[in-house]
Amino acid sequence: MKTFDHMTTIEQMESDTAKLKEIACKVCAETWEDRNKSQTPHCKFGEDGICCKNCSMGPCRITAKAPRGICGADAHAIAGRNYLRTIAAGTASHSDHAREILHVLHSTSPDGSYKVRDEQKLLNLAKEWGVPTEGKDIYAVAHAVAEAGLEEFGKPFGFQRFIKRAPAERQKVWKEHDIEPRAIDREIATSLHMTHMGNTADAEVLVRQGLRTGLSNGWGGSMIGTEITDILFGTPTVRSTEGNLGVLEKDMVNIVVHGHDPAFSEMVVTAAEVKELVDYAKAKGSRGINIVGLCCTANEVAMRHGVRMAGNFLQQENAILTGAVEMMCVDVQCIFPALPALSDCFHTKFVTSSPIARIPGSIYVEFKTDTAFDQAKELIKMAIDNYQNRDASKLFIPESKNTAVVGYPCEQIIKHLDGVTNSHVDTLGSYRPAVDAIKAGVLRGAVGIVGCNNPRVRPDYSHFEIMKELLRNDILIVATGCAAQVATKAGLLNKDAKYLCGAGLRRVCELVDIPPILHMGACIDISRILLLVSGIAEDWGVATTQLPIIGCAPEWMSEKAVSIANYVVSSGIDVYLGIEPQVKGSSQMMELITEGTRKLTGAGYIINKEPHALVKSMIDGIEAKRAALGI
Ligand code: SF4
Ligand code: MSK
Repeated sequence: MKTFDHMTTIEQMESDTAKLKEIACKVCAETWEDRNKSQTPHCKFGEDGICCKNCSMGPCRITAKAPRGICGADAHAIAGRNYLRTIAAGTASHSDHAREILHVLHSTSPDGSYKVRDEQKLLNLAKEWGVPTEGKDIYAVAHAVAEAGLEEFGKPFGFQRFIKRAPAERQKVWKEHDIEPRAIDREIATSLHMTHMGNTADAEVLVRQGLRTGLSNGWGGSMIGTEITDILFGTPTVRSTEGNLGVLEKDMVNIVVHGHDPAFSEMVVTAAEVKELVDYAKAKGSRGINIVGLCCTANEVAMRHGVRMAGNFLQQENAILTGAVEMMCVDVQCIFPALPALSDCFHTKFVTSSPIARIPGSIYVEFKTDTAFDQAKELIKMAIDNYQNRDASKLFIPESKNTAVVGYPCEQIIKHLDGVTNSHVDTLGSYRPAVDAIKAGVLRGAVGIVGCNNPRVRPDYSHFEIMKELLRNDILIVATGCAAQVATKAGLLNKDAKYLCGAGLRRVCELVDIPPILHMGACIDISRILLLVSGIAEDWGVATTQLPIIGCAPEWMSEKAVSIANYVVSSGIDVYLGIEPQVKGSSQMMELITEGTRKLTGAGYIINKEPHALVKSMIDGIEAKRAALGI
């Protein structure tokens, strides 16, 4: 049988990093590995979540000798409050990103920088939200929908509009347990208020508010963000691209876009196609302009333009260490404040663009919707002018790169499933073929693998080991965020990766013509996974809790990830974590997040730092769900 012979191993990736680290030493640059060493061992109180500084009587730390803070808060209250604050911050980040995108939609005009690309999606959303469209110009509809979306953040009454998209069973659960998400800003503010000194000290109540706040992200902010981004820049479609540091080009002007909000990167990508700029880059001695992405911005532009991906979170410094980056343009979230100093060791120009992410030492160009395109063109010109400043003695671009097929939002998944069922018209436009494959056991189940990488574990290793084992066991994977980029770097987003799969999954991949890992987008697009799982549950006629479908974040690190985990658990999907949430100092909190939430939502966390043990528990979990369904 044919084999899959172009997988990049973790060892190869680590060898590239080691060579780049030599360059770092040569230029006296510090990297996260150095800082990680000097931060280890980490503060035990912080790690266990039992340090409180919510008032200036403290900070208070919980020990056997001092089991309560000055106000009397115990370990459970303190860990619970810290946990809820983390969820609030994560929810705020995703949702504020969505708010920015709504403002971009509000700025659209036929001759402006930003236009409406997916008119049908806009009209569908207007209908869903009751926004009148008759006799209205598409841009008037866009502005009205943007206003309706912005109201989701601060409306005084009612719940998030998108919860109506969830299965009726879920909506009932949320209502019964009083965790239906209200206005997004309200859930965030309530969480901060509850955790202020002298308020809630009951861990169970704090966890419950965490679920509701998470829901205001998943079925609120994130879903709004995804939907509006599709309207503005087009709903992603399947396309080929490449990933890993080898996408940087030795003889081109390399510009890296990094962060999360595609409003900025879309303009950079579009401006890089302007003929005068391409000609200018050639006149300056290069072969042209090469835009590549990092982190979730990479996912956004890869899915819509095929822009190649330089790597994930812990690779951001590596990109600069190649000495081949003329400019790194960042927007928001997951950007190391270390980057300007590192850029100073090379010729790289480091540009920040958002008032949300100001970093000392950067060139700050605040992006405005009305001048965005011109600003992008100016930045590209600045990058081109910088090409001549490259220092050949510091140049090292690792060769590693892999091809990838990306761009599987729900619409594309359904389209592919339709392609194999055209003789059964009643299944068209549904997930029924996938349901049938799972029922028949050809597919054992599915896993959403999401999240970052993290120095607390060997970077990318857990992702990689878990992905390979799931594929071997006929379990389909959908991936977003930096997890999707591990798969890209490894080559697992190739259709050929079917040769790593069990016979059942391989057959499905062949029949549906898909890779065994479907790239569904950025972190904010985990909202797409919510809709996918809800759609499958409805087509199957069972609750989401019954499905052999689970979530996994093997190497998560951000507050957003904790918010995500909460909306996934609230949506009835078990979440397998490879990094412990920082609540270990409270036995009650540990019980609440692993078992307690099951009484409310039917799902919880399963935590194991060891990837092989974690993936075994995932497969066992999927098989247990199958057994309970009698399949
Ligand atoms: Fe200490 Fe209580 Fe103040 Fe926290 S809120 S710092 S536990 S006194
Ligand atoms: S970029 S949140 S490191 S996935 Fe979305 Fe990656 Fe995690 Fe940021």
